[in-house]
Amino acid sequence: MSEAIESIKSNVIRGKRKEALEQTQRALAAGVDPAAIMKDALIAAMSVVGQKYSSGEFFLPQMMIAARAMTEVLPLLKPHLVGAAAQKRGKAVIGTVAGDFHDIGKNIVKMMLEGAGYEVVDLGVDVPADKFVEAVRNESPNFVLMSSLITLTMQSMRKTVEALQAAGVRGAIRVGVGGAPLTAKFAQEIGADFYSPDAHECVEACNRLVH
Ligand code: B12
Repeated sequence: MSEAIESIKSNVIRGKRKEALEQTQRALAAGVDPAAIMKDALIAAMSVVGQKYSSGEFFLPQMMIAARAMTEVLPLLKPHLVGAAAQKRGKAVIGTVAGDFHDIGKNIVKMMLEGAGYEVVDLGVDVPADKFVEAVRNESPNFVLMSSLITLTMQSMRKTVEALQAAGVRGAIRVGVGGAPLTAKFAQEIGADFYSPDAHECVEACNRLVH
């Protein structure tokens, strides 16, 4: 891995925002692949932060400052990762499910979808099932996309699928789910249409299913 990427990763892990921003700017100017910065520096940094939190080396404040550093670097990458889409492909409603406030992954999925030509209605975080139902009624999207990072809040996805079914709107949309603890098996169990492990594959899945 390049020295630039290692250095961005290490600064994000330590929550050094200024340094992470400067190094990302420099790396982009030097022609380092923005997709590699995203995957091998930023997303990899969050994974290390998660491990350190699990092992007791990091506590909530360290996790928060690392997340803030990542959130601030993302806009620098955006113009390099998403082009101006030539055509409008469809519409998605996205949100992090009830009980869960993690939104970095959701925001990346949103960014990549917008770049690929989708209109994205972002319901934010801690979104209860009835808000998803209401958004489907108001927005008539092609997709309902749900994110969850906590094992416990994965059950909010199940509840949302059930609520969509009970409201009689499930048939009109495709449901996609994602987030670090999810699996394709879980997606199938709760009756979602697809699971994607990352934002890129989510765009691919939407492209396959939109028509
Ligand atoms: C950053 C972070 C935080 C930040 C969140 C900041 C923010 N604005 O999001 C802060 C510090 C606030 C936080 C809080 C908490 N956190 Co936290 N957090 C993390 C951490 C380190 C990184 C998450 C992240 O952003 N990853 C980077 C992104 C890019 O990855 P991602 O979200 O997985 O998204 C990618 C894919 O999954 C996919 N994707 C994501 N969403 C979707 C949606 C769809 C539809 C699709 C198709 C794909 C998709 O595409 C994305 C891009 O490729 C993880 C560790 C980890 N390994 O995940 C812990 C982690 C998720 N947190 C954890 C915990 C316990 C908490 C707290 C409960 C701690 C506490 N005691 O308060 C609180 C939760 C409060 C709440 N109710 O939500 C645990 C969860 C354990 C579990 N399995 O249940 C983890 C795993 C840490 C750990 N190892 O214990 N956290």
